Amino acid sequence: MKSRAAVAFEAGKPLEIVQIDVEGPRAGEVLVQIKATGVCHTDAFTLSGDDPEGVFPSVLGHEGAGVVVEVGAGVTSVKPGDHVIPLYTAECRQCKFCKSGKTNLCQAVRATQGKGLMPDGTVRFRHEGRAIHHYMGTSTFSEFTVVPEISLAVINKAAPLEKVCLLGCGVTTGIGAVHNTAKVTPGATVAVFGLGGIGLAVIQGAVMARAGRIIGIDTNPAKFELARQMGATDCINPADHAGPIQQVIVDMTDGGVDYSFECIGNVEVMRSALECCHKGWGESIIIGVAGAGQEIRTRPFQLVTGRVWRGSAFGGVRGRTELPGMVEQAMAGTITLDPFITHTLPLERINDAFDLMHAGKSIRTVITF
Ligand code: NAD
Ligand code: DAO
Ligand code: ZN
Repeated sequence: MKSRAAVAFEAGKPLEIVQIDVEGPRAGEVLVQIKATGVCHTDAFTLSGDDPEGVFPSVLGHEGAGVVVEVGAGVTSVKPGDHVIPLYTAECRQCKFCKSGKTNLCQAVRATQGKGLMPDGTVRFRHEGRAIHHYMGTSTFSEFTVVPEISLAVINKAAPLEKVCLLGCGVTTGIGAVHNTAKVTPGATVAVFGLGGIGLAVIQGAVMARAGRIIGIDTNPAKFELARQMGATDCINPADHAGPIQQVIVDMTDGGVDYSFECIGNVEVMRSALECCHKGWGESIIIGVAGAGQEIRTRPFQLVTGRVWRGSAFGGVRGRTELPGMVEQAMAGTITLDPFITHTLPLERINDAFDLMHAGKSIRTVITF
């Protein structure tokens, strides 16, 4: 079938809105009509060419929601008409990782997904006969996309797709990192580095966990107002301080925070986030994705003296099992999505969404089809 899509033909170039050919779903696959998709920093990261797994040409996008159109042979867990959120972290429930109960990093389709291919090693997208790669197993910047059955969470049909699409990445990642990875406790002191979509979702998660103090850090003070509205008790711009930001935070928190979250992808900030943690128990969670080849560093004594460094992917959330419940929470108002949506644009203007993000003017732009 024909589909309107924003295709990344080359790294560093704007997306091109073209008509592509989408092949129907093969065994174990599902054709989904995407109704809305967010634009995340990770899409920009891949488009920049810094992502070691970035392949071109490709259809980017991983924060979408849509409706099942057709299922391939053997598909049993979804049916046409179901409302779904595509998952860049699949959940097969059969692999060693899924069965471990220790991680959400299902490996069932990981190898091909990382190469921009469907599990059988081929693609379903073509433009003028040329193969177009998939992205993160989701490719939500296309009106129609094909994904593995195990990469779909079936959600309540009453949920507004133009809002709950944000649970496909940003909001789930931030809230999940607080609850599943850090396990923030009531009364805890939390530092959040980077107040974009991920950082604000961490703030929301910290409020839900009844953290006592939530310190937001960003080099763009325009991010502070919304951060405060969402629950940050203090906002700090590192540029307003002469010394290292970790020392500023240690001084204002009687020795450091209980939990910190790096939501930028900057390895220097990752160090600050670790070192602003309290001696003996402070835990720092890396969420941001750093450029290819970059490395983190600190003095080992920081860890010897009890600070802990962890990472979190998709908030540790097992998508098929847990995302439907998070959608219910959003519908009940326990999770709020509206503050994240600063802009809504049609697919034809998707490049404006990237410009707004780079200019620091948006939190999330939702693209509608
Ligand atoms: P964003 O661009 O909307 O937000 C980043 C924020 O960091 C901005 O407000 C920016 O002003 C601020 N910032 C930049 N440099 C800074 C510095 N040196 N000190 C303080 N603040 C600084 O991005 P986002 O969509 O919120 O994504 C954040 C990161 O999370 C990205 O690296 C993205 O790839 C990653 N991510 C990870 C996962 C995961 O599962 N681990 C999921 C989604 C996104
Ligand atoms: O299983 O090896 C693996 C990696 C799974 C991918 C996890 C992605 C998390 C970070 C990317 C940000 C997504 C928006
Ligand atoms: Zn698995």
